[in-house]
Amino acid sequence: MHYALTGPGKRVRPVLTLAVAELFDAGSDVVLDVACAVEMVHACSLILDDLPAMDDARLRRGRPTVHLAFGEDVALLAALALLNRAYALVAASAQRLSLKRYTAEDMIHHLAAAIGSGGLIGGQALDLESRPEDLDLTTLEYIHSHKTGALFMAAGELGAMAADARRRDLEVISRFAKNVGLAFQISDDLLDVLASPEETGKDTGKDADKVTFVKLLGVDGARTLAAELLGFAVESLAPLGRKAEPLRQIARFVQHRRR
Ligand code: GRG
Repeated sequence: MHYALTGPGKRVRPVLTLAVAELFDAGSDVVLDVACAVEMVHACSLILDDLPAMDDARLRRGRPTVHLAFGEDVALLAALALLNRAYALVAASAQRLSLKRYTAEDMIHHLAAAIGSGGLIGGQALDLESRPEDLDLTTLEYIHSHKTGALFMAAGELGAMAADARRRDLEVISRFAKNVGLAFQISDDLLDVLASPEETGKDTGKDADKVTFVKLLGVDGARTLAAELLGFAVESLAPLGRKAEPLRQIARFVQHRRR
C-alpha cells in the first residue's frame, strides 16, 4: 500500500480536490484527508490496471509495478485495502466536517458511484471487452470519460462538497472536471507515442495494438480535441470569476504536460 501510494506520481486528482475546496473557502484541513482518499482510489486503480490480467505493465512511476515488486497476491490485497481505506477516510472526514448541504452518505455515495460499474470499473470493463473494429470516437469517449474521467469528476466534486459549496457551484465543478478528465486521457494517449519511459515513468508504446484517440484522430487531431475540451473546461469556470485561476492552471498543466 505504501509503495503504491507514495511513489513519485503527479497527484493531479488530489490537487484538484484541494484546489476546488480552497476555491470555496473550505475552512478545515480535513479536506486534506478527502484528497488523500482520492489518491488512494487512484493508486488502487493503477495497481489493478497494471496486473497481467489487464494491462500487463512493468513500469509505473519509474519503478517496477506493484505485482512485479510484491507478487500478484499482495498487489490485489493492497489494491483492495487502499480502496477500503479511501471509503473509511471519506466517511470519517465527512462526519468531522459537519456540513450543512451534504451528508456523509452523499460523499460516500458519490465516490462509490464514480468507482463502480457506472464509473471507473464500467469504463475499464468496456475497454477490456471491446474489439478494436467496434471502437469509434463516441465509444472511445464513453470508455475514457468513465475509466479516467469519473475519478477527476469525483475529485472535483468531493472538494466542492467538503467545502459545503452550493449545488450550482458543484455543477460548475462537475462540468470542468469532466472535460479535464477526458483531456487528461487524450494527453496520456499522446504521451504514449511521443514521450519516453524516462519522461513518463511508465512503459510507452503500450497502446500500439489498442484503439486510442491518437489512432482515431492522429497526433494533431488528438491535440486539437484535448485543447477543445480544455477550452470548454475553462469556459465553464466563468461563473466563478478570477478566484478559479488555480483550476485554469490545472487545465493548462494537462495541456502541456510531459509526464
Ligand atoms: C476499483 C478503483 C478501482 C478501479 C478498477 C482498473 C480499473 C477499474 C480502472 C483503471 C483506471 C485507470 C488506471 C485509468 C487510467 C487513467 C490514467 C491516465 C492514469 C495515469 O494517471 P497519472 O498520469 O499517473 O495521473 P500518476 O502516476 O502521475 O499518478
